Amino acid sequence: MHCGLVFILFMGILLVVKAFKNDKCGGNIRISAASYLTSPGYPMSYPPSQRCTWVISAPGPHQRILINFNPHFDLEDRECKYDYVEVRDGVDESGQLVGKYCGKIAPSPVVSSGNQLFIKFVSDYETHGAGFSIRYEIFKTGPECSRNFTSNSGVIKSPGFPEKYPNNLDCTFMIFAPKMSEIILEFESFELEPDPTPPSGVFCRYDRLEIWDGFPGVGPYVGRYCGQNTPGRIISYTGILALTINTDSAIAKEGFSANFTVIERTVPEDFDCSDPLGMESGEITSDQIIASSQYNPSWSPERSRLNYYENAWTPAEDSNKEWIQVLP
Ligand SMILES: *[C@@H]1O[C@H](CO)[C@@H](O)[C@H](O)[C@H]1NC(C)=O
Ligand SMILES: *[C@@H]1O[C@H](CO)[C@@H](O)[C@H](O)[C@H]1NC(C)=O
Ligand SMILES: [Ca+2]
Repeated sequence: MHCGLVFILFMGILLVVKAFKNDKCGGNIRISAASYLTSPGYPMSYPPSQRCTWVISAPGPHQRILINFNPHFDLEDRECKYDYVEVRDGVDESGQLVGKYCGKIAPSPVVSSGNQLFIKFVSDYETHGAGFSIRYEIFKTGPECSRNFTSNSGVIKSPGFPEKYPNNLDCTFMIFAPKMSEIILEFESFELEPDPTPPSGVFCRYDRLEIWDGFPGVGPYVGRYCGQNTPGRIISYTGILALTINTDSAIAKEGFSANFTVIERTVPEDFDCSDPLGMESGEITSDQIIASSQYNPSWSPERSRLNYYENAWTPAEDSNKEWIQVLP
């Protein structure tokens, strides 16, 4: 045999071996880099009577795992009674069930809550499909992409802007302004993956920017944005403005860029709101204190002064329409 041909055959065998490297029925996987696991035989037909279990672990105790199903997903579809793939948030069958999947629609990505995920694949003795392929990786949250701003003006950009933002982002930006000031945030550019056909009551399922006039998840909610629906101009009255960006595992756009300016409210220099106004000291004169009526002169409106030594103001009638006013 020609030795070139022998070489090509040899390489061919190597490629076949490589292609089926992750083709095992089950195993323990410790993630070092993103990789794949598949049902046996994928993308060809899986064999009958399989029962495979995988345990995926992230090396760090506080790391989480992200899995994505390849869209080419195909398991016998009979309410998952016979063939199915099951994902559990834990190390074995006792972990919380995330989902039991079959049919031809690939499940949504899953993120573990701890550092392990359990995956089980079962097929019965007849009817099969192409199976599934799962890409697993360490879920990256983003303390690295989060930032706090305390300056009087600045620019906030999504990571990588104007290049496409990364997948699986979870970043928080906060602006802290001095007390009694307003923060004006203006978006110059905005584009996130759109969610054109959301089910009712849900929107921006894939990538989203959320804004709060206060701490994230706490203080008055401004809104949730995606696609080209820019937040425009936002004014914060609480002195704290928070933005969070979350992206899923596929399809990225260029993100956003926004500038902010802090406007300090002008108040008189010597103003202190704990100073008394004069209702006790007498600085407010008696004719500045008027009322709808008085019971008689010994129940006059001026008796509404704080710490007045005798009985207080009492109107002539016992009704909820009576009033008292302090004139400037
Ligand atoms: C921003 O400030 C908040 C509240 O003080 C804090 O919890 C958070 O860790 C800070 N984030 C960064 C990136 O410094
Ligand atoms: C902030 O963005 C708005 C909107 O694009 C723009 O009109 C304004 O000039 C920007 N302000 C600064 C200080 O860059
Ligand atoms: Ca996306």
